Amino acid sequence: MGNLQAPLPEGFISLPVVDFSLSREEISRAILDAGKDIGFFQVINHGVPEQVRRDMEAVCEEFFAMPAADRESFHSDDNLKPNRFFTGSTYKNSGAKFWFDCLRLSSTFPIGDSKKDWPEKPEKLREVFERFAVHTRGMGEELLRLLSEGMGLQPDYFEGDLGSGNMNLTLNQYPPCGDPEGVGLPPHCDRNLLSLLIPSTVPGLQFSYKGSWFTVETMPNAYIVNFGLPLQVVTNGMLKSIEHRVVTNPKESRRSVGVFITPTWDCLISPAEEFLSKESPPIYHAVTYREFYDMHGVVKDGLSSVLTISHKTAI
Ligand SMILES: O=C(O)CCC(=O)C(=O)O
Ligand SMILES: [Fe+2]
Repeated sequence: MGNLQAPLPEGFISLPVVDFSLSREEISRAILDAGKDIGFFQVINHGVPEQVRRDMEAVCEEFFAMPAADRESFHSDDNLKPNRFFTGSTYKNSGAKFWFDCLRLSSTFPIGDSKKDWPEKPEKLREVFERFAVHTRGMGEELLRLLSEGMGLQPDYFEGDLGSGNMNLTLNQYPPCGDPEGVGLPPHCDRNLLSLLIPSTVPGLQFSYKGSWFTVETMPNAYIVNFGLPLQVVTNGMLKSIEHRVVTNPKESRRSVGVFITPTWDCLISPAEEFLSKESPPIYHAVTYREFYDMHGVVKDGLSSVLTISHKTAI
């Protein structure tokens, strides 16, 4: 893995660095190198103003400090509801609950009227979430252009159906958990195209690499970016979408905020011809994003590795 920085405690890893202050060519290369290897990296000098992030963190703090009744009014266990607050489960599974609370919001892009379906409290939430999402998504779109350039494709390659579905925004909170086996989020690969995450300073996010779990460490103010399965499928396995999970912390609460760039429901997720050749035949079936989402929304016994395999075509 390139760009790893020592020393860190055993099992901790500093993600490859993508530095937006470098030349376009260098940035493209760094994204591509990380993408072909682990599909996880940290972006620094990304241009998202620090105040935007601080306001976001403050409003998230306020959200969890409100009387429970104010949050609960937005609570729903209905997985199909695009905007909701829920506890413990994001996947269809055998009923297992995971140790986290999540505010999940959805929106068109530009956001426009979508935000009228977001919580009314805290008062500033809609405005702050919108500003954060606009900046973060802008960075993500630039990243996709740089990635496309690095792969020798048109810069707007991902700007059609692959990247123009409704955007998701999540605020995750993992309360302290006394159970040493506590699972915040079970192992999974992301279902969206690209995930842009601000982690808290409390560690907990781990990814699986060559059979071991590594705890992610980032530089201050960095975004963690990872590739979702649709990117792996479209590039016929060239880019990697790696399994990750969140482990709980016995003492401290952990919070993360994510913005997810997503395909449209009817978009066909299949290996694109640019990535196919005689030597590299398609290794995945073509399915619509809706079918893909349903297939990958199931976690069995806390494991999602079955999901990636279930999508592979027999050759
Ligand atoms: O909370 C985190 O650090 C990771 C969240 C995550 O993997 C997800 O929302 O898909
Ligand atoms: Fe994830």
